Amino acid sequence: PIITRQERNPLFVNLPSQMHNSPFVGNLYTADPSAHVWKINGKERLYVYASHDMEPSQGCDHMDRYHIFSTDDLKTWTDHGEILNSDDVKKQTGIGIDGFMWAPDCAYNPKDKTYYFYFPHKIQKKENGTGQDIWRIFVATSKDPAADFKVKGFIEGIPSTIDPCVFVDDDGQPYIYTSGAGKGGWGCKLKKDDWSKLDGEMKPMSGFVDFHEAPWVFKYKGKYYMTHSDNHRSNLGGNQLVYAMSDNPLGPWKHCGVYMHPHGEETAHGSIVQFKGKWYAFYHTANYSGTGSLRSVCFDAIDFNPDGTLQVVRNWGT
Ligand code: FUB
Repeated sequence: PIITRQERNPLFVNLPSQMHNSPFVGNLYTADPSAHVWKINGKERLYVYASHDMEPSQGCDHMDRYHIFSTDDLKTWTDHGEILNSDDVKKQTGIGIDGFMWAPDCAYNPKDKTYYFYFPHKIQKKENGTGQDIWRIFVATSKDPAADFKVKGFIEGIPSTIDPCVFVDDDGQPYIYTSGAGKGGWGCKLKKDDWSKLDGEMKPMSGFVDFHEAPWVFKYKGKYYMTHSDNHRSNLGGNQLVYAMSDNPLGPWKHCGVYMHPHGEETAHGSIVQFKGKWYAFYHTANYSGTGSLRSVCFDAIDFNPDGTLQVVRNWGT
């Protein structure tokens, strides 16, 4: 059944089922979940950085703000509220246009004890005042994982791409990845002493098969995993979530196949994270609203095979 917004609890939301294709955020529509586990006062807490589908549904161009959710047991979730919108970006940087706040990510730098929130946002192309608006990857920082983010500006040198993902390797080296329809997956180191600057040139990476968007990188048993969406279309709906593996954080990558089949909405976007010893796949579906551009974030357990490949998420839809 579709639950109307009025029927939902506005802040601390506990829907009856937390798993298996059931959205855990009932008070608003959320998409593009980037899940991270931070240690807060010595205890692991899982945070989800999500974009926000606006009601009434007007498509992705109107997405104009971000919310953050957190939990320490995957059952009780806190909505930390809106942390940033496109007006804030304009006020704080003097650039940026309305809407176009798409899939974000966040990383924690233990050296300066700062959370770096990365988000794709459009700016007006200035040349002759005639060009199309272009995407930039902006950075906002805070000492709090879920509040007080201030926008620093955008990262110079990243081409007009979307869906930033930042992965921090065991040696403390951060890497940034972006993508964009038809543009494949791009990657580069970030400067170790300034996580808002590239260390080198952002380049397309090799080895992917049918890369649409939504890069996400994590490490398991010494191997690097890049998950992303493909361009698949079938009667089950839109894109699939697929993955590739590598011995190096910037590839070359080896395509390994699907880990989540399409589930009806127009886009697929996910993240994979380990929390309290178990692995979880976060994703979004439109099943809760029944409308493709009103998506809801969900999660399921995900497992590895003995050879390190990912098992297809089986619980989906059951
Ligand atoms: O939510 C807006 C865009 O749709 C994201 O940036 C893409 O990954 C797709 O989910």
